Amino acid sequence: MKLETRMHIGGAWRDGAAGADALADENPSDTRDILARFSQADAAQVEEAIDAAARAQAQWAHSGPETRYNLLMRIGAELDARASELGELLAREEGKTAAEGIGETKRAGQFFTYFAAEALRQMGDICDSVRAGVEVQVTREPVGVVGAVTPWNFPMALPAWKIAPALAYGNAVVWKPANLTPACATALMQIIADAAGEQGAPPGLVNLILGSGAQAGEALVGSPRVDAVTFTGSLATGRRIAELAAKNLTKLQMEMGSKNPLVILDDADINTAVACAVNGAFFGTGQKCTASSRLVVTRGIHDRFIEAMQNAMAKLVVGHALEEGTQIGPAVDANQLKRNRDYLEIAKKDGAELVCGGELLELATPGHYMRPALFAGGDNAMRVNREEVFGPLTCVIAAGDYDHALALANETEFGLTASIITQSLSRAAHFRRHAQTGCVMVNLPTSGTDYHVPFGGRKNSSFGSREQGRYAAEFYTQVKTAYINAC
Ligand code: UN1
Repeated sequence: MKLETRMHIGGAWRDGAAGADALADENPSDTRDILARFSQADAAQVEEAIDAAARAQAQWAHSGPETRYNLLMRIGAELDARASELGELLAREEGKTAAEGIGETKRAGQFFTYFAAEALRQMGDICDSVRAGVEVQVTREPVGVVGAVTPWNFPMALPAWKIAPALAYGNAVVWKPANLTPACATALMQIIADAAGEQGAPPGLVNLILGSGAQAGEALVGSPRVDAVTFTGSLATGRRIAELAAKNLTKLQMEMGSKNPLVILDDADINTAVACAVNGAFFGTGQKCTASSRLVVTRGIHDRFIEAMQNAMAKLVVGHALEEGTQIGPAVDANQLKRNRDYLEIAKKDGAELVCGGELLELATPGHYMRPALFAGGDNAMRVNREEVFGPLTCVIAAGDYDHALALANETEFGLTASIITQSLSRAAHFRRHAQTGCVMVNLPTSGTDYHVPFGGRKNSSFGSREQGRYAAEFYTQVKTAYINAC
């Protein structure tokens, strides 16, 4: 079945002006299955989208909380009602399992319903001025036109967690998704556009442009008429975006890479440790910025843990994303698979020992399949433990004791999530305070975060204020302080 992948600019569906049918949208579980061919926006279309967003935003800024609530609830309800169909589309296009795709689509809906309620909950502060008779009101106003640049690994949830708060707080959006997932983008855009049309929202409130980072992305981020840019993706792209944004002093929020440590102490429940490691390192094919890409394990449990991991990994079912029973889908494309394979070699060359996995698999359908890989004997100097791989491979780093494990966990340029597996309340409490990350987990995987609380990291993992929950208001609004002389 061929799918529509089109852009949406100023309330109308459009083809890209650059390269009609230039790119193929390929199913990573079966590369013979081309979902669609799609075109790319040129710089003029990006400009058009920004114009449309600016016009829509002038109206939407004064739409009132109930109008925003109604629109966001409608989108959230539709995503939830169609989660099976859209989740399967996601699995077909991105390669995560159908169960993961359906879960992600429901979560995308929850971002919209959560921020629907936030639209109604807007509050400000009122206080007396230091000057007698003068009152001060502190209120939040929309930031304006938001440029959202989203990755392929959560093609429903990540756009939702940027678009929903943007709309809730009165902004308009120009959205550029990754080129690997245009069908998910089109499907989500269709839902937003239908709901917007039905509710009488201004055309151009959300605009979808498809295109490469080098063309469409740079045109969007580099425009002085974009008031704020929110980005999730790699550190290298983040640095380039920061450069472009700095030229115009554009407000910026970014979530980038990480090397999230899962710390396993001697007193850990071994089943919890293995379940968290397998989930955090390999589910979603390891293609998460929250993946457990370093396993820091203390000596007393080290050998037992590796043996238990080997047993658990031998049972993992790698396969077609839409096949019943598949636990680990393929890599998203040939480039990512090559990257994963390259890191297997880099790790071996740096002296890590491959415990198991890493084999390419030839299954009934031609896809980018690799068995998840576990390394041991690692240290933080190895590239595999320093650089984000974004694939199903992880490395055990042995630690002498808890203090050593904590130091190893923190020895990285990144700081998104960190988890500890222990039965000791005091160790867990100490780790919570001393882990240099934006999110800390105890007896849980490093990945898997909620939609109603802040998400973000430290060091080179993040830039700007937090996403999600009510903390999102910091980015999507600007504060106004009004002085009123009532006499
Ligand atoms: C999660 O682990 O729940 O791109 C979310 C990413 C993150 C999302 C992870 N921004 O992988």
